[in-house]
Amino acid sequence: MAPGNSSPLESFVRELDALLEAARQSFGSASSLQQVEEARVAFLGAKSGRFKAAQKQLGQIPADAKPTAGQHLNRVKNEIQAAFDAAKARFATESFRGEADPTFDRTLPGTTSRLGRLHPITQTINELMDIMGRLGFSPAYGPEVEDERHNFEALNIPADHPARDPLDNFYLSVASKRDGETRLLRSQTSTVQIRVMENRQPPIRVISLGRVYRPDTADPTHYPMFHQMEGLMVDEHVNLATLKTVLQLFATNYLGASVPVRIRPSFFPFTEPSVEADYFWNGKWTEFGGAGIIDPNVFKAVGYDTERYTGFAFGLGVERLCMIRHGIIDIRNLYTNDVRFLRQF
Ligand code: FA5
Repeated sequence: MAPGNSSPLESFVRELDALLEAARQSFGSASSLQQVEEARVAFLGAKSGRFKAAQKQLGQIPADAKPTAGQHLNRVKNEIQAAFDAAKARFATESFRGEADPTFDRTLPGTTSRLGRLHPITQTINELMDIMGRLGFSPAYGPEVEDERHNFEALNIPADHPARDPLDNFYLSVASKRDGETRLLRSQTSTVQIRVMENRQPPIRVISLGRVYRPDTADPTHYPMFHQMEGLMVDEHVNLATLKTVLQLFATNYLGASVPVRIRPSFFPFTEPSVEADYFWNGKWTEFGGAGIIDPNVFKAVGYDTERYTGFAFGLGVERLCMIRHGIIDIRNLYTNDVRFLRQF
């Protein structure tokens, strides 16, 4: 410690201040990262650094002055550390460019990190929701494991109807055993129509997009799990013309203004009349999906006034819409998770 008449504390503080000054000078005048590192070892080195040496003097300070000495010691340590950080930052760009590193080769190609993206079906679902949202349809959801009331009965599909055949549906034996009630993976999003109408009064304008399951053999246009978009509108004076207008507006938004839409007679137990909707694309009529005016029996099942309200519903295949938009010729490509295929969208 410094000689003279000063107290041990004063000498300790003076010596620390001198150390700080010397450290600032060394870090400030360092002209390369290597010199910064040398200064770090000289001042902050854990074994023989000058700060460490000064710290050892703390033991010789009288007990009553130790707190003040300790505080000063910490302050000086922080300041030396700050001088080191600032010096390092001055050379950060240099080290980033690699100029201080003789092994750095700026001509080597870099590593490209690929960005992930949404699956084409998710992209399609988002777009369909967006289009239907602009037409005033808000999203509705329902479970994928359904009971027979929502998948069949309330949709006017009685117990002896062939659509309930075990060969045409995925019945869940485990679920049935739990509480005696038969359950299945929903075979259509029309189940959500019932769930919405059970809980709300007209006017209703909803859209439901989700997975459905059928034991269909996979081929270029069929898959055992696929997605449907269900539309439901219930109000006074809703009719086939309203349905066709909505389908036309949808097709115009999704495929383009010059896409004609036609409806032709069909049959679904829950609509009367029922139609199949087609659009004209690439020189031929292609099926959108099924649709129709809600059968009064469905309204009765959910307690709606059949004299006052009418409604329409439609169910479109999302994969088919996605395929037509992107020119995909085999639905199976959407589910094999081959990134070389998925990366195109
Ligand atoms: C229905 O599922 C009715 N629920 C549609 C409906 C809703 C009618 C409301 C009336 C009122 P369909 O079984 O035709 O209808 O299926 C609708 C669409 O789902 C088909 O047009 C087709 O685009 C698509 N689709 C059907 N089966 C498959 C499958 N295995 N793989 C991929 N898409 C399929």
